[in-house]
Formats: sequence, C-alpha cells, structure tokens
Amino acid sequence: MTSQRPRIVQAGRLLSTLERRLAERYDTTRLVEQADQRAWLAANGAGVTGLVTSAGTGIAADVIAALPDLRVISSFGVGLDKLPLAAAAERGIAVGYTPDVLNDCVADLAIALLLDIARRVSEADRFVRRGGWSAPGGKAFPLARKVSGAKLGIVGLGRIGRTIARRADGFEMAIRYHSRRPVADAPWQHEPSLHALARWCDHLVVITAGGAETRHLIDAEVLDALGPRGFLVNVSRGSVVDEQALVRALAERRIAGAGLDVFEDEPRVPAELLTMDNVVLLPHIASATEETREAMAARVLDNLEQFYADGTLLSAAPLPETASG
Ligand code: NAP
Ligand code: 8YV
Repeated sequence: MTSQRPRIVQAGRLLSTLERRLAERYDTTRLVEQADQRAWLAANGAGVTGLVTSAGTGIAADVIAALPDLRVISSFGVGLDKLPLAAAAERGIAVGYTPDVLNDCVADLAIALLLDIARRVSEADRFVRRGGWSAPGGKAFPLARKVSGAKLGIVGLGRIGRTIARRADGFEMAIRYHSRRPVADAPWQHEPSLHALARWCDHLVVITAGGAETRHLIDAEVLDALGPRGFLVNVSRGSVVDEQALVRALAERRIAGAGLDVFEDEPRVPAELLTMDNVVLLPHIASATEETREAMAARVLDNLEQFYADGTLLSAAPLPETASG
C-alpha cells in the first residue's frame, strides 16, 4: 500500500525527539542509516518532496540533485552557509530555518565566553584543581581584566548581535558595532571600518553570518588592530576567523586571549590551542540548551507542517535572486 504521508529524507542525525516526531508525521528515510546512500537516492529519490537537515550537517549538492521532486528543505539552525541556496532558488525549492528562537542562548554563551576569558574563569578552575591554590609557597593566581564598563566591539549586529549588545548594556559596556550597513534603529554606534572597531575595543565579539563573503574577515591585520590587551570571542562560524593567523597571534601574545565556540574544520581544533591558558575552547554549543534545541525542533516541524498545508513557511530563509528573477 502506498503511504499518503509526504515522503521526506533526513540528512544527518537530529535531536531524538525531533527524529521521533518526523517519523510519526512523515514517511521518513534517514540517509545515515542507508548502507549506500547514493544507491538509495538513485533508486528511491523520485517522489521525495521534503528534506530535513541541520545548519551543521548541511546538504551536499549531489543529494538535492538526486531528489527531482524536492519542494521543501527544513533546516535545524539559523546558519545558511552549508545549504545549497542558489540551487534551491533555481529549482523553486522553499528553504526553512530556525531564526530568533536561539538568539538568547547564543548571546548568553557569547557573554559567558567574554567573562570566562577576561576573568580567567576556566584558567582559575584548572589552577584550583591542580592544587595551585593550596600549594605551600605557591604563586598567587594572576590578575584578570575587568569586563563591566569595558569597550565591546560587535562584528555583525543581526538578530544575535543585538541580543549580545542588550546583555552588554547591562554590564555598562561602551558598545560599537561593524556591519556592511548601519542598523537603522540601533542605539549603538556603527563603525564602518572593522580595523577601527578592533583598534577601539577591549573585546571583539564576532557574530556575522558564515560563508564565502565573510571568510577570514578576522585576519592577522584585524587581530593586530585588536592588540595585546584585546580579547576575541567567536560564536559565528570558524571560517570567519583566519585560524592560523589567530594561533600565531595568541602564541606571540599579540592579542590577550580568545573564547571560541566554532572552528574552521570542526571537530578539529588546532593542537597549539589545546595547551594555551589564554583560550577557552567550546564544542559548538552556543544554542545547545534543552529549551532552545526543543524550540528549534518545533520550528523545523512547524515549517514543514505549514509548507505541506499551504506551500508557505513560518521562517523562510532568504534566497539569492535567480537569473530569471
Ligand atoms: P543575521 O540576523 O542574519 O545577522 C548577520 C549579521 O552579519 C548582520 O548584521 C549582517 O549585517 C552581518 N554581516 C554579514 N556579512 C557581513 C560582512 N561581510 N561584514 C560584516 N558584517 C556582515 O544572523 P543571526 O541570526 O544573528 O546569526 C548570525 C550567525 O551566527 C549565523 O549565520 C550562524 O552562522 C551563527 N550562529 C552560530 C551559532 C553557534 O552555535 N555558535 C548558533 C547560531 C548562529 P550586514 O548584512 O549589514 O553586513
Ligand atoms: C547549531 C548553529 O549548533 O544555528 C546555527 O547556525 O550553528 C547552531 O545553532 C546547529 O544548528 C546544529 O547543527
């Protein structure tokens, strides 16, 4: 008997509650469970109308090419850098994502990294655990740097960047931001030059979109402008920072420290960083709370449900213009 439920494909693993609900509502195939994914797609790709993935997993070009009837992609996450947006626009495939519901948690984690690296929280924890505090005649733990009232530069004042700025207001920080265009209703000062922003601030928080346009936006020159008393926090994408330039700047103490949630080649973290005390390294967890991941899962489902009901999406990703308009 043919299933009446829409046929969808799930690329990569997802939150288990989301996987269960997808399987209940749709005729779902998990690509990762297929011994030969290409062979499965070649034999069964026709008739699949939906594809669910995540910002981290993305979609390989050959997967959507093997789905001739694909009408909708629903992605778990807000980053669009691994999604084939141009191909989707050309083929009229709708793309849903999960903006806004993760703003709070990503902003909270950016502030956590900022506090951790400037106040040496993780470093102090390691000091206590290895007996440094209680050691007879041991050295005093080094002084940290003040966050309240310091100068914060934000690279990318989008949904999450603004949420970070509002939190930093609570710390009475002086705030300026850099983006290609000033944000009309933002109370913070726009800085058209990224270098000038880096020179001015004590802490530079990076929260732009990823992808080709922002690749290595934070390069050796920006790091030198930030300088030996400046801290870098990156919660956007690893690709936005030139990681080798960052490793060199940290090793040579040309910047004071870095808090990193994202890396250029995840889950690979450059070995040099693992032994440095002036870095905090996280495994891409900015949105990873039970509450936010459930809200993201709900948006993935709501996007699909609405699309199959009326052809529209609750949260439609912006697609590039096609040659035909
Ligand atoms: P958003 O609202 O689209 O904001 C993106 C910002 O980046 C905008 O202010 C944009 O301003 C700026 N931007 C884009 N290209 C730029 C460039 N070349 N130079 C300077 N600024 C540029 O996106 P969002 O929802 O805040 O999310 C931002 C990103 O955070 C996502 O794309 C994702 O990669 C990342 N993220 C990471 C995690 C994590 O777990 N670590 C979680 C969620 C999101 P202009 O267009 O005016 O330049
Ligand atoms: C998630 C993210 O880690 O939303 C994004 O762009 O990077 C994070 O929220 C990701 O969606 C899980 O793949």
